[in-house]
Amino acid sequence: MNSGNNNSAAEQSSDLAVSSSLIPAFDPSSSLQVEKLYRAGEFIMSQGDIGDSAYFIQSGRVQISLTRSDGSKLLMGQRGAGSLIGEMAIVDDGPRSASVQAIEDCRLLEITKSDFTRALRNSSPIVGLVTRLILLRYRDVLQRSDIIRDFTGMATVLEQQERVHAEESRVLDLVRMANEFRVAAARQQLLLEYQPFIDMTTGAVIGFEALMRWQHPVRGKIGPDQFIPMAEDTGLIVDATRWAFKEACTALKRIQDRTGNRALFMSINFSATDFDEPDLFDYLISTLAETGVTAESVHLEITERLLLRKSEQVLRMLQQCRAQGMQVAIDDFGIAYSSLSYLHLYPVSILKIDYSFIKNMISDRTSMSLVKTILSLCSNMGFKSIAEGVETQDQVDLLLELECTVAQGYRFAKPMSEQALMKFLEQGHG
Ligand code: G
Ligand code: G
Ligand code: MN
Repeated sequence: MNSGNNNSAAEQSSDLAVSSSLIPAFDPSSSLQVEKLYRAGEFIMSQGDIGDSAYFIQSGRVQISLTRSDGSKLLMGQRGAGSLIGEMAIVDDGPRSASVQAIEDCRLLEITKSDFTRALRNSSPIVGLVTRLILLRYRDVLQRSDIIRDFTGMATVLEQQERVHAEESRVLDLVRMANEFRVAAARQQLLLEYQPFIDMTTGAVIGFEALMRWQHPVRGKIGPDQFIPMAEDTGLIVDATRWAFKEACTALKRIQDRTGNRALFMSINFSATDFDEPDLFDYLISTLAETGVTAESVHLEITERLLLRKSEQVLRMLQQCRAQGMQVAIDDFGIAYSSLSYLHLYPVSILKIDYSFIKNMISDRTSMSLVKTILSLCSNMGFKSIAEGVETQDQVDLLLELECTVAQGYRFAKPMSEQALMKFLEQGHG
């Protein structure tokens, strides 16, 4: 039945959760889709094939069957919305143990083997070991049991149990979001806003931080706290960071050209995951050349978490970046201050004092002493400091008294589009 029905899945499924209904699930012009569609009758996977994806059934129903060694066919049952199929192939390299056929039109959310492998790598080794062992034993039982009979009756109970597991783990939301993010990145739904850094002694803008947002077709503009952790867990952050770096450099070049101020710098956020890629440094260098931005105009914002790893590769990459002239800033500094030992090991140049300390420093003595401690750490170790989240004039006065001169915060400017930023600079804030 191939009667060409080109309705998008979005149109077919007005009953879907809001988060998915406007993203075209099926775009014939692109292999990149949030969901995969199978028509009733189509085979989703065939016994014996090498598979590299599992699928969550979003809607529709499938039938699972297998052929025994004597050639007889065995019905293993059916699965519907909320079930996971094809999960074995993403754990090991074994052939598909059964065939799965759509018996109704189906919408499926894919989990690729590489996504799963990365998720396993990010979790405790015990999770990986137990998962693989259970599968190994299950395959062994399957292979030895030619005695298995029709499963159809039992399968209903199994299907319910499986769905409860899936619901409890909330993994579906995560997988959907990751697949949507993948599409978002390819369809220019990511954007950057820029928040100025201010020299509080003169009031002048001296640079900007690039902050990522996701313009979601349904949920509107989403902040990084909502998607960066997912993008880190799935590895999708790597491409997103590279995009952001290039985009921010391109914007900085335009801003420098328009204002004639070559001293303006751009600060870009990096996740620890970004440093797993050995070619990160090469990418940064070639992007600088391509966009015409000097290394001196670039700050890399990293987290304490990255440095706590004590990795040779990270150290080498940061040293290379510093040697080129880029600055390295530690974001949200103080949040994980229990370990300061990494500070002298790494080529750090700036500490960004976390917003939470600045916010409370006037009312709370502990925050105040933390700010003072961080500032004296900076002056003793030759780091520059930046105060994050400065909102009031009282905070400005106090920081200046403590000889902290650079700030970022709503007192001066919120994150804004490049266009708004140009206007802001032209209004005399430059
Ligand atoms: O402006 P906002 O609330 O959106 O930013 C909060 C935090 O999100 C930032 O401090 C930063 O740590 C993180 N963030 C923002 N943009 C990016 C980005 O492009 N990459 C990464 N890895 N983190 C970002
Ligand atoms: O990477 P980092 O955590 O430094 O990003 C800065 C974050 O802090 C951004 O999300 C930005 O929107 C937010 N921010 C910047 N200035 C202020 C401020 O004055 N008040 C508050 N509440 N948030 C701020
Ligand atoms: Mn930051």
